[in-house]
Amino acid sequence: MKLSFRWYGESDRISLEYISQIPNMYSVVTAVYDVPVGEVWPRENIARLKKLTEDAGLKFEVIESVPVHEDIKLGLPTRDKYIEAYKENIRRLGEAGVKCICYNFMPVFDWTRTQLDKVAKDGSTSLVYYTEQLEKMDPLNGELSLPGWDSSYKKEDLKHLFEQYKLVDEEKLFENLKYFLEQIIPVCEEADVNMAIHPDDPPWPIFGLPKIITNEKNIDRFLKLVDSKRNGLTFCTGSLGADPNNDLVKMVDKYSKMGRIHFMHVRNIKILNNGFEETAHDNTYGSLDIIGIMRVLVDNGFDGYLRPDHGRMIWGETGKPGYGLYDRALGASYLNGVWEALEEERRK
Ligand code: DNO
Repeated sequence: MKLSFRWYGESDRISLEYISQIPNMYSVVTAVYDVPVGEVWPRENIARLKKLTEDAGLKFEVIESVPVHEDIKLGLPTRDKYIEAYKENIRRLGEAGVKCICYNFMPVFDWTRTQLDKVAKDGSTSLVYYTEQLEKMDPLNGELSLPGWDSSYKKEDLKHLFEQYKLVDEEKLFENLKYFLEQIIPVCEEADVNMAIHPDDPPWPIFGLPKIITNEKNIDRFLKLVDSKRNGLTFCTGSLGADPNNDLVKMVDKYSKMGRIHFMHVRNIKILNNGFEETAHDNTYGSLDIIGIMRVLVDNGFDGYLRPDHGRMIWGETGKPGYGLYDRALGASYLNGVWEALEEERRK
C-alpha cells in the first residue's frame, strides 16, 4: 500500500514538510481548489502543486477530488460540456503523473455530519451524526454549513436544485452515472488514470435526495456500469461502515481481489442507535474491524493508495473539521504499524 495524506494546497495550515515527516509517507492527496466546479484546471496550477509536493519529497499521484458538476448528476442537456471539461482534466492530470482520481456522485451535498465538535470524555472533539439533529436541519433555510458543503450556493439556487432532484430517483441517478462513465473511462485508459468513486456518506438518503453508492449490491451494479479496472472505488470504511449491514471485511476482500479498489480511506466510527460518532483510528475505539480490513488488504497484496481519514481534534489543535494534523498523523502511524505487523506475520 502507498500511504498518503490529504493536503488542502497552499492555504492548508499543515505544511508539506510536516506531512513528509510522518513515517513511510508516500504521496499527498490534493486538488486545485480555486477553479469552479465544471471548469478545466489550468496546467500551471497542476504543475505548481506537483512541484511543491515533489520538492517536499512526496509523490503527486492522487487527486481528491475532481468534483462532478450537478448537471451531470441531474442528467441535464448541458452535461456534455461539463463532461468534456472533466475529460480534459483527466488528460491534464494524467500528463502530470496522477494515477488516481477520487470523486463522488452524491447529489448536492458531499459528506454530512450533524455536529462538528462533539466533546468526548477525554476532551478531544470529533464529528458526529445524530438522527434527531438531522431531523432539525433544514438545508433550505440558508444557514447550513457543513464540512463537505459548497458554500457558494445561494438560497434560491438550492431551492431550484432540490426541485430538479425531485425528478431524479436512484434509477435515474444510476443512468446518469453510467452516461458519465461511458464517456470518461476510455479517456482514463489512454491517460493511465484510475477513477475511484467515493461512497455516499452517510450511505442512506438524506433530505430526500437519492444515494446509490451505499452497499454491496449497489457497488456490484456500479462496477458493471462500465466493466473496466479503470472504473474503481475509493473504499471509505467510515462511510460504508455507518450501515451495520455492510460487511466491510468481506467487501474489501472481494473488491480488492477484483483489483477494483484504487484508494482506501481508513477510519473508525462508533455505531449508535441514533447514528454514529467518529473515533480514533484504533480498532478498539470504534465498531469497525480495522485490523480485519487491513489483514485482507495485506493478504490480497493491495498496492493502491491508502490514507488515514478524518481525525479528532486533540492537543488543543484547531482547524478544518476532521482534517487536523495530530490525530490524522497518529492514524497514519497506527495504520502503518498494523500493516507492517501483518506483513511480517505473513512472511513467517
Ligand atoms: C471527506 C471526504 C469526501 C471526499 C469526497 C470525494 O472527508 O472523504 O469529502 O473527498 O466525497 O469526492
